Amino acid sequence: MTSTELLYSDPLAAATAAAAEIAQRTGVASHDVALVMGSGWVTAADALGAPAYECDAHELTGFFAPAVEGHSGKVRSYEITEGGKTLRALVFLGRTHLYEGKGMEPVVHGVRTAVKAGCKVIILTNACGGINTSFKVGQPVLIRDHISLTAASPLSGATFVDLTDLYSKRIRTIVKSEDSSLAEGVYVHWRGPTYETPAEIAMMRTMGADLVGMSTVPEAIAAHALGAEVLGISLVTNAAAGITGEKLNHEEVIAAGKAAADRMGALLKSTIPKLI
Ligand code: 8IG
Repeated sequence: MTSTELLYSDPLAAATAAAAEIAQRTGVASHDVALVMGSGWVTAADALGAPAYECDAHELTGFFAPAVEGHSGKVRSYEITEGGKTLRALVFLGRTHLYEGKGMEPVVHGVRTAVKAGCKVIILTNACGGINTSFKVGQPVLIRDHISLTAASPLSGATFVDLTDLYSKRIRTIVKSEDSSLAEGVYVHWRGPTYETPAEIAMMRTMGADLVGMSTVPEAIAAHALGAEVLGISLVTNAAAGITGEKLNHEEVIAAGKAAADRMGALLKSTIPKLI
């Protein structure tokens, strides 16, 4: 069986295999925390220092090569020492999205691998559109809850998983104690690859949404279902459709992400040791 066949036929076995490869390659039996760095967040990872290990994700069982510019498809292992504590962080630079059309398994393979590699906390970052007009471009927002407009779940079968504390209140409290200026919001998952119409954004606002993007939700559910705690951070990189009257473009997203990367990298570095 190829690595891709294993991913689709037995995704947890593929994640377990990838986790064993990470342990073997890094020489670290167990990692503590994982970060998935979305569009524009890749440079924030550099604030964590020099990685102890790095490889192309697709060298590991079940990972595909990346499809989108700004998503480099690397896996890194970092040793983070702060305040007398040392821990190991697994960082995924880039992710697979539902809009790529490969199905759900590749979308959640990274977080499943991270949990199988020992990670108890999964930090999911993304770039998103701002629906709440009090959010400015370049502003990071903690995800408090989500609305799934794809209705696509990484789970099948009679597993009725509670999602009332999906985006861990414990972790959000710690992060806000590091940076009290951080806002929170409700993230809507939109399949894409089209952005929304102005009418769809009006609908989302009426539903109680603050942020809209094409990732994070399946990964949060998959990580939570395996027992990990989840932190979601969205970087608002454009006003959602119909808010400013401007059209949306991917270059705007990349530029806003780079500008906020230093601040976010420093926040992650100081916060991570306090989460474990
Ligand atoms: I960056 O406005 C980014 N990702 N669905 N809508 C959706 N995804 C996004 C947007 C946006 N901006």
